Amino acid sequence: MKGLIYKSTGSWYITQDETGAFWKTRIKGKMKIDEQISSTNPIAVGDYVKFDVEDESVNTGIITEVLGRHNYIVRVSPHNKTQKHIIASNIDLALLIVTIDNPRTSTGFIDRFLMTAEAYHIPAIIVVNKTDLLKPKHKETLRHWMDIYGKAGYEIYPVVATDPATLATLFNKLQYKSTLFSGHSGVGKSTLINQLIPGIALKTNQVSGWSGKGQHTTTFAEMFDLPGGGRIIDTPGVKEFGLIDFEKPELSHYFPEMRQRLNGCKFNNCVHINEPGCAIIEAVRAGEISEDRYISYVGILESLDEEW
Ligand SMILES: Nc1nc2c(ncn2[C@@H]2O[C@H](COP(=O)(O)OP(=O)(O)O)[C@@H](O)[C@H]2O)c(=O)[nH]1
Ligand SMILES: [Mg+2]
Ligand SMILES: [Zn+2]
Repeated sequence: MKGLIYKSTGSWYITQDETGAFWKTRIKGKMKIDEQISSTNPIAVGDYVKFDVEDESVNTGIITEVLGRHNYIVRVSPHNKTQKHIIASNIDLALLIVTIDNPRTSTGFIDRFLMTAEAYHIPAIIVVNKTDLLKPKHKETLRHWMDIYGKAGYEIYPVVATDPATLATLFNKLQYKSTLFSGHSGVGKSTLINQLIPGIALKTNQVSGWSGKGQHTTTFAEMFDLPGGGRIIDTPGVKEFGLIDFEKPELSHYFPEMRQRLNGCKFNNCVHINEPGCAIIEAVRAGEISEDRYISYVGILESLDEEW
């Protein structure tokens, strides 16, 4: 049977078969993996697998093969810092939920997220939540963000997660796609998922990632079906994704508004700091590339000297 992994508990994998039925599946003995990546988890949410029925009366099965992944995102394993952990695979869209206030999301964080998504070739969109709470100065910030990210080529959706009337455009955008949800704790991720998927009842106001005992709890990603078609992948406790390894001149490839202007730079290894004939610096001076985005770019460039 062919199946799709919706949830992993470490030892069991909740798998949906092609008729929509769910199975409790596990690995036993040898399993075929198309891909050679060394990770602490052999199977991730979003993986397509083949499995044999073990006990039809209780819907259990044995996974025999993990099919090739279209893409996947990793982070450092919570158990072993030298190992990778696959958070999810086969992602069509990365959605970042941010808030201007309560809590405040920094544009530096947003830019780093967008850059990582670009590096993984996963399209990204930004959702600005809690727009019902904005004071006049915050409304000014929202206009500024709409301008910055619009100019950079990103879609940005202002919403109120508690008000379904504000979510229709976003809902349509998610149809038939497998979308990874990310965002700081408290921005309204669970509230938004609850609105998009009536009846799922995720707990809100939950602080995830660390248990009360001060020990790191492994919070697993979980996938949910969206009414009408499409899926949402929730990643509780995962603040940032991606471990990327690249050389400095590559960084501007992951800023779309820079990428499209790179041919204009005089030197093909230009890092757009102080080289003569730099098309990026010219575009920043002309107001075609936002200064905020350029500042984020420089910050990330400098951080590449440090260990990520
Ligand atoms: N005013 C307002 N409050 C919201 C909105 N979205 C979420 N909240 C509240 O923000 C708090 C955190 O929401 P939650 O969904 O748990 O955030 P998560 O940590 O990102 O999953 C809860 O008290 C929600 O009721 C919104 O659009 N407007
Ligand atoms: Mg939550
Ligand atoms: Zn340049």
